[in-house]
Amino acid sequence: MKEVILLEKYIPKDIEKKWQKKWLDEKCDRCEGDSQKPPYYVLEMFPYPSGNLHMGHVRNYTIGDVIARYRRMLGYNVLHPMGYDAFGMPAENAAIQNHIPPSEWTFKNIQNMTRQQQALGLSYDWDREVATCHEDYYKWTQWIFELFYKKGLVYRKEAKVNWCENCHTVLANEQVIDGTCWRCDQPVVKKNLKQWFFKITDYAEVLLDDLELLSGWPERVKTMQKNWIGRSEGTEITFAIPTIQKSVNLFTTRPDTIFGVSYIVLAPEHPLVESLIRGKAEEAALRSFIDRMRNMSDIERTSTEAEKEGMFTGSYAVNPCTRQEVPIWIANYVLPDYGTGAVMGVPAHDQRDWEFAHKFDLPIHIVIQNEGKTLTVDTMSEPYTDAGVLVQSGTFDGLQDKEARKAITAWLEERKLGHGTVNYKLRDWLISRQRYWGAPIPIIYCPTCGEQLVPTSDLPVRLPEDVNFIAGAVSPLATSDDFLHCTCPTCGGPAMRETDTMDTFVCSSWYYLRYTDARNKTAAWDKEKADHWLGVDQYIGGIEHAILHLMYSRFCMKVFHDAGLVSEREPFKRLLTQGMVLMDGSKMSKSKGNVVSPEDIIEQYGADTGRLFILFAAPPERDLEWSEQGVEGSYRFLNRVWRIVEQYLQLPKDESSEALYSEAEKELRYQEFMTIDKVGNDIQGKDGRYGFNTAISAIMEYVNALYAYAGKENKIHQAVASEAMSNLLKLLAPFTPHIAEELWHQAGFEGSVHQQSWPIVDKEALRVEEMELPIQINGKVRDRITVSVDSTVENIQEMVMQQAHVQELIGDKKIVKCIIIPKKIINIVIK
Ligand code: ANZ
Ligand code: ZN
Repeated sequence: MKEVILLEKYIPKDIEKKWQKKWLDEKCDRCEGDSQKPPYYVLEMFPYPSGNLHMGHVRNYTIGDVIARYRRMLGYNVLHPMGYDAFGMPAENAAIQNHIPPSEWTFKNIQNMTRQQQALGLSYDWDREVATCHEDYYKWTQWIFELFYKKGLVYRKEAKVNWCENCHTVLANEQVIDGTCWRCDQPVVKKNLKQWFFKITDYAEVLLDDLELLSGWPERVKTMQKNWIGRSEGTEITFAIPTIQKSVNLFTTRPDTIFGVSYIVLAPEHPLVESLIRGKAEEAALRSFIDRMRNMSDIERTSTEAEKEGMFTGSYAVNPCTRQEVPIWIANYVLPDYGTGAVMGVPAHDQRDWEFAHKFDLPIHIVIQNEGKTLTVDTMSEPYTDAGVLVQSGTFDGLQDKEARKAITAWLEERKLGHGTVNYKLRDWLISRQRYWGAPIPIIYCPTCGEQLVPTSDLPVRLPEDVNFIAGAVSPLATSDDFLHCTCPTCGGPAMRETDTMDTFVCSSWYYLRYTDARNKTAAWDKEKADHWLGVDQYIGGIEHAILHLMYSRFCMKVFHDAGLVSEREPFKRLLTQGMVLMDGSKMSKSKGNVVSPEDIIEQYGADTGRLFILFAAPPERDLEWSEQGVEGSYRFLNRVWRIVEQYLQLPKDESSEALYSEAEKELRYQEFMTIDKVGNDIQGKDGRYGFNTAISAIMEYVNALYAYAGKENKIHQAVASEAMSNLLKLLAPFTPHIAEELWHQAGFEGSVHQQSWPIVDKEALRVEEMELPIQINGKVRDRITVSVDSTVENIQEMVMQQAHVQELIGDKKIVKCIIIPKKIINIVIK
């Protein structure tokens, strides 16, 4: 360390710009693919390029950056990439409102956000940047569509879809929140359209089973995925409908209640409805009822609070177990696309059936009750849904409900009247969007040859620029003649292109693979490279992606695995869902006017202060309350760091070498290495929990210890000072990279702090101190003994009794008492 005089004051703006430029120019954070070091892949969810970063982004990226920088210092070859989830509606809306082409709007936003990310000092390998709207990327999204198509995982069917009138597009079920559009909050209506689907339901079982592999995921997220997949074991039972000489299958999880069926209900959309109502007296009324139900959202139809609505069809079905006829109803609470779209009504044991039966005065038969008790309909105030024993159920009487489920299913199976089955709530993934700003679906329709894939060699199917965005119900792509008309790849005759684009969730389901080989011109990725990096060691993002993005990515990864394109089956080994950034207890939002802009914070305090505050204010999974005072406090701390380094550079040097460390130095080093140990554990997230906040408070205590030393002692060994400073700066490097680098440089250390190895804990420095205790015998100090400070009473007693001088003093007297007060005194009474 050479003698240097530091700047008067810590001026973050100057030093941050300087280092950012150097790091970028020298590509310090580039990740070499062929390194001998062990790989570590840390990934933050890439943003939608809305134009500006918000604090949620800053939090997300800072967490990732700490992990990336720390892992580099630990000796890993770290892949830490960034990109943009760049297709989607806002760009198109901007095009409509401001007449800017969506690509121009998007790339301008990307540029601005990149600048903001760089101003935060995030250590990304920019050479691997991706934007999903770039044709070098969406070419491969289209290639993935083809892969899925060839594997039989893509199909097109007429479907009743969720349609947002405001956004003019179809929404996936997952994008409908409480009956409204997830983007614009407007009510969603139902519409019939031909749509493309990915067959994610083929993977329902593996998606569920493989949750077991994800030990590094929060339980909460796994539970959400599990519920979304919604595995349900039950029985499909066939009821005959003699009048039309057909039969209907019903899915139930409670075949044990079959003797209690008093009616059956079909969804209004059920295919048998037409033949059941035709020619009936109530036909007209039934038809208008059905139309009304079709337009209600699933939520409206099935929520337990929703009013039960229904109509009797005028037909009857036969219960295969009782041989009795039950009326067939149509009702809102039965969904067409779950199970068989038809249910058996058991009012005594199901809440919805109970309400329905009361409303329409249908009979209630009790078939399950608590052993030894007798239920009666007159005295029941709610359905009996607990476990129990079968009654009024013929030969099955007396069986426990669980056993009865098996027995009745077996009985039905023998007679070919039903069978055990498994249903999933998970629906196929609707990927069609009638929008412009997405990856065009690579399909061509030929009047002679039918539906065809665009040949791989013709990819990408490029987005045209001569489109009319305000066309209304049709996809904007249909307004470009050049795009729409093409030649058939098979017969060469005139053909038309598919004008739907893909859901942007398709683009974001594979980007983690592209980063491993981002500039590959001949393939989406190289298997060897993907296998080298995947699964992602640490993925970080918001809890709002707990279901969709993560489920779709897992699904795609499994398809890639089965196609031999990658070895792993799961994309993300470990997942951290960071909490929100709040202001006065609520989410920062433009409408509430409580937004703190990252750029303002950087301008006023510097990026390091912003990063430090965000990391320090709360554990990463928890919500974080923004606080001006907290920001000030972080800024003050960095100033304190600045000054202590300055002070240590000027502290007179102890030239003595006899005792290498003075007592005060030993104490300082003890604190120093305790801190190193703790910070390392906290950033590694030992026991599955990252403690960036606790790591920072440990560093703060260490800084206090440095001050305490400098306040008391008037000199220090050069080696101790140098070590204390270099370790302080290394500890700070992942959190506050600029100030750490600047001080590293100012203090005269070699190279970049970010290229140093993480400090190794000096076990010697942590060796617990020894101390001398006086030994009193009958009230007088007679001897002394040296023990380590953490010795137990038993240890000390044993050592004292073995001491030769003590044995001599005791002689053949008897020990009456031996009182040991650790760290103080040993008191022996003899007689
Ligand atoms: C008779 C019964 C009796 C039922 C009873 C429940 C309790 P899961 O799979 O757990 O969600 N159901 C079946 N298909 C349906 C549809 N398309 N729309 C609405 N409800 C439907 O629940 C399956 C149960 O939900 C089935 O079992 C059926 O009602 C109803 F005491 O059948 B149950
Ligand atoms: Zn053709």
